[in-house]
Amino acid sequence: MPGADKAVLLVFIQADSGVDGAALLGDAARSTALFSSLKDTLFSGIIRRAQFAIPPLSLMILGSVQVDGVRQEYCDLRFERFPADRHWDLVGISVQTGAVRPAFELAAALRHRGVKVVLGGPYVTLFAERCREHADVLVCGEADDLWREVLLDLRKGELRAEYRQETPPDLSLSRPVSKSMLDIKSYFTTNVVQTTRGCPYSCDFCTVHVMNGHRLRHRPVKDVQREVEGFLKEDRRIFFFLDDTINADERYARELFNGLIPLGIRWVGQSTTALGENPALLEVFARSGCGALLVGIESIGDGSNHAHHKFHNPASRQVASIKAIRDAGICVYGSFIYGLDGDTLDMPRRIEEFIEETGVDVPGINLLRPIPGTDLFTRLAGEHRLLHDPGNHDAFRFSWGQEMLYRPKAVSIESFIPSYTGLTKRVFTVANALKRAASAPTLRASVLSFNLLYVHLYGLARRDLYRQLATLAGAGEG
Ligand code: B12
Ligand code: SF4
Repeated sequence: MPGADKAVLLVFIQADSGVDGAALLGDAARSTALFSSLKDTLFSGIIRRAQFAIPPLSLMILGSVQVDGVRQEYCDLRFERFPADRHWDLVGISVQTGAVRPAFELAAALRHRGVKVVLGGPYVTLFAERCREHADVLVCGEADDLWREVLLDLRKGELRAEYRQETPPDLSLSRPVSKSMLDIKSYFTTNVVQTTRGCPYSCDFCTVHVMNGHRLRHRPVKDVQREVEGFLKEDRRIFFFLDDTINADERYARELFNGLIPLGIRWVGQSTTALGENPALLEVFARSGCGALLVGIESIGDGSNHAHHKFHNPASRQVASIKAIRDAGICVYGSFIYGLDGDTLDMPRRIEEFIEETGVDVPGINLLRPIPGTDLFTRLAGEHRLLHDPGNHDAFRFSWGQEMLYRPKAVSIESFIPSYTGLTKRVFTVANALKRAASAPTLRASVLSFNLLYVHLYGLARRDLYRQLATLAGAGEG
């Protein structure tokens, strides 16, 4: 139909398992094996409603780019069927490393029907070469500005095969984010905001500094404040500040959150333990409505953190920091990793003692995930410690930590798995969930439901890990 708007659909893919929906890996593996089963799961619309689901900021940003003659819509496969009965001129899929296979399968199915597909997101940024044959168009890097080019070229009928970010977008420019594409009630909250990008640190298991660089780039404080005010009008629920370290630049954070105090919002975010040593910033956070922070503790041993290039989190000061954050009335989601290179079998006991002593409100005890594109992945591949062929990213399932993907350094994998499952069995009980909720400084109902969710999730993880242990034992005997 000449003259009609070009129709663009932006798609977010459900991860195999995790907070977006708990499942055993065995089930997940079956459900992603073939396009026919993908069709069953994605196209037949049996998508579970996620308890803590938030919309992807990436697609909100892209969907807010306005170009005359182009109409953008959004489909979140966690809740909706793919609208296969409608005509699309271009479908954009966000590809996370944990969901590469379903993303490629969806792309293949669409292209088979003659629909043009553009892929973007972390995996495309890190591994463009591996994505090329799965898409008509690739967008590599932060797409805030590139997306307009894509839409303009679509309108002209001159789409290029690749759009690449040469220099990071200038975040000091104003780019208003709209929620008009979202079905607001599907989500736990739609108030997702990012104030900075990049991370000054270099933890070797992380892709953030690889993709977004080491220099912290800021949005103007006034812009963020305007965005928060605007978002509040549509959705009065809690705000998620998605920054990886919301306290990274003290001056900026202080000015930003001071200005948010009059709005009376509730918010959660992610910080380093250094926050606990900064009473002035802590006070501003608490007064501006901060209810909970995810704090990347990783290890409570310096040797283990240093083995992974994490130096900004000295063990001797962690207990006092966590206590100070909680004393300021802010709940702590303490994120640990067990299985780091310095870890030995006494670590579970030390983690339990730490949780007990500090009163961490929601513990998250992760297995180390070597993600392709990180220094960790490359190093473990070089040390022949990965459990799969490093060239075959599909073999690694980067979902919820339900499977070991590598051999720990100081402990045999056969001893490590029972030691990890024993730890999660003791930490995640209904009794502990009730206890943590009762002593939480605030947000008690959320602390309870998160802990209860984890009783369930870590239970699933144990079943998957026992299955892996049995498989390893079988392989050993053979
Ligand atoms: C919030 C968050 C979550 C939340 C919410 C996700 C959601 N609904 O948005 C939850 C907890 C659910 C989550 C889950 C997971 N996450 Co997460 N998460 C984040 C976090 C902190 C912020 C994401 C964000 O909004 N960033 C801001 C936006 C603007 O940046 P962006 O997503 O990169 O998008 C830009 C570009 O990539 C690109 N782009 C993105 N998508 C698309 C699509 C198209 C078509 C185009 C053209 C461009 C494009 O343009 C965007 C604008 O510049 C990031 C860390 C980070 N700093 O990004 C980790 C991060 C994305 N997560 C990561 C991981 C590993 C996971 C899990 C696999 C964890 C797990 N084991 O379960 C799952 C996978 C979920 C899934 N469905 O795939 C890794 C991804 C690594 C990788 N190489 O893919 C990151 C980078 C963290 C890290 N330390 O490495 N996550
Ligand atoms: S501090 Fe957080 S975001 Fe920064 S490199 Fe380490 S894990 Fe990644």
